[in-house]
Amino acid sequence: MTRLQPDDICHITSNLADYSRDLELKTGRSLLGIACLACGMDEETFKNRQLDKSICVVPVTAGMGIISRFSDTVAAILTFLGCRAAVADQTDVTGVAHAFASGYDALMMADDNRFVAIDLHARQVTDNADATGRGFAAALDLMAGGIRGRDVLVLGCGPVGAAGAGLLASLGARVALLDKDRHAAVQVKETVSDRYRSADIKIEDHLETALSYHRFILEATPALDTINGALVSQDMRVAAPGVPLGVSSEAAALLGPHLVHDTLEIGVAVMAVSLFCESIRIDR
Ligand code: PYL
Repeated sequence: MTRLQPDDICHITSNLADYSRDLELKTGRSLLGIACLACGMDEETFKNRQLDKSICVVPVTAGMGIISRFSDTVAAILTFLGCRAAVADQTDVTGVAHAFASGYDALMMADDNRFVAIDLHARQVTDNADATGRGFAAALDLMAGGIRGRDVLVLGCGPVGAAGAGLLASLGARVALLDKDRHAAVQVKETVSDRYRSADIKIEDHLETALSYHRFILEATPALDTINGALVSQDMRVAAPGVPLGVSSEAAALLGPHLVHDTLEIGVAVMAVSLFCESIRIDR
C-alpha cells in the first residue's frame, strides 16, 4: 500500500463540493451517491440515519507516524457527507480511550498497514482498501451505464483490486484480472469465483494486449503510468483508485471526463456509509 504524502491530500478539504459535482458530471452521481451504490444503500436511508452515529477520527503515531492533515481531511469528508465527526484531541491509545469515554459510536484510524472504521456497537470493522475498491468499481459501473454483461479489466490484484473485482462480478461484469504477479491474479480469481459461483472471471497476462480490447478499466496498481497515452482509446472509461495515479498525464488528458481518481475521498465515503449499513443490518 502506498503511503500518502501531505501533498496528496492537502487540496481535498477545500474542494469537496467541487469534487462531488465533478463526480456527478462524470458518473451521474455525487460522492455520497457513489458510496451508497457501493454499499447497496439508497441515499434517503443514509440521510435519515447519518446523524445517528458520531465518529471520532484518532491520529496514530505508530510506525512512520502522523501524515499532516490526514485526520482533519478524513473528518472533513465525513462532515461533508453530513456525518457527526471530529478529530480526537489526543493520539493513539489516549485518543481511543477518550473517544470511548466520550460516547462516540465509531472510530476511524490508520497505521502504516490498515485504515479502518470500527463500529463500537456492532463491532464491525470496515477496511479502507476494501471500501476504496468497492467505491471505484461502483463509479465504473456508473460510467459504463451499467456494467452487467460488459468486459472489465482490473489492473492490480491487491486488496483494492480484489474488492473492486468482487463488486464488479456481483454486478454481472465479465472480469479480467491482470497483475505482474500472476499468482495474485489467480488468488483473486479463486476468491471471487468462490463467492460468486456464476462469475465470469479470466486472467490476462499482457498489459498492452489486454488494454487493446477492454473499454472499462479499474486501475488499482501502485505504479505510475500503467496506462499511457498510446494505450488509451476514445471509448475507454477508467476508474483509478491506485495511488499514485496509474494513468499518465497524457492519458489523463485524453480520457478527460472518462477518468475518476482520488487519493482518499471515495474510500472514506464508502467507509462512512458502511458504518450505517452495518447498524441497519444489526438493528433488523
Ligand atoms: C489510507 C491511505 C490510502 C493510501 N495509502 C494509505 C496510507 O497512506 N496509509 C497510512 C496512513 C497513516 C496515517 C497516520 C495518521 O496521520 O494517523 N498514522
